Amino acid sequence: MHVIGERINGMFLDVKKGIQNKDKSIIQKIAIDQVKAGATSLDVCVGPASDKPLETMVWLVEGIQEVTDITLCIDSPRFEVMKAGLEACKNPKLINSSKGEEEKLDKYMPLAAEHNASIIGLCINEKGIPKDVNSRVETAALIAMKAMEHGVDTDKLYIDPILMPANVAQQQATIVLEAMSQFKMLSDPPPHIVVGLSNLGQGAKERELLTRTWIVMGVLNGLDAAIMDAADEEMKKAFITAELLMNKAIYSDSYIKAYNASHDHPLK
Ligand code: THG
Repeated sequence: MHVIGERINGMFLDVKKGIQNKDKSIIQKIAIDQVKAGATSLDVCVGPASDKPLETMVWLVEGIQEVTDITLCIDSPRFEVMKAGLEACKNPKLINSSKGEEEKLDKYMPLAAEHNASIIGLCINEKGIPKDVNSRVETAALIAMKAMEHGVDTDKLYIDPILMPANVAQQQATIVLEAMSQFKMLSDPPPHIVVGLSNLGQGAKERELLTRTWIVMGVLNGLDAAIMDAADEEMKKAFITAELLMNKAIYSDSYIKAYNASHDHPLK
């Protein structure tokens, strides 16, 4: 599983405080903790924490790069902020994200190609988030087609079917799984599949249980990347076990330890 650490997000109070006080040590500590816990990439999102998102994005990227060379996943809905974030990145980069609209894809795919960046395409079209399996797959197909058209290798493409809170959109959890099982046929090599895992349990009482159960179902349907708290040990054990049972690793009694040992910590 490609674990994209979700914690560097201005939505979290500690990050917001770090941004507002220009205290990079707070951000760097979270980055180090996520990497030590097994993150293979870090989401970087200014969120509502700053009224200067461009400057703040660059400050976050520069601060994080002082402590790790890990892939940074630049998370912004604004093109100028995205561009500035990518330009500040010295290491591998991941664009989070482009909507699955033709006009957006024609802007973001060339940006990915120019920066040799990976890119997340969201299953969101002109009408919003598709509610049924077919329109999610159609949106994913447009994303894959546009990647190929603009010279982005499809092994650098991540498709996000958009996981929604189960307490308000209960049927969507299985619709997402059904759509995902068709994404792998869209290109060769197939696109990766990513979700923001924490969306699923927002506002729900059994949040952790819901998410831990869904990730196992996700692995069965091709999920190979998740935006999540990399320090969530129970979540990690759930997907490591699901991947083992999907025959993606060789069984031994110490398979959890073996998984952790095979994932280096790219810290400076
Ligand atoms: N897809 C893609 N990118 C994404 C998302 C996605 N980026 C943002 C988000 N969704 C993933 N990241 C988070 C980060 C935090 C939370 C949810 C998703 C979260 N935070 C606490 C909450 O709402 O309970 C609030 C934070 C706090 O105050 O502690 O849930 O889907 N491509």
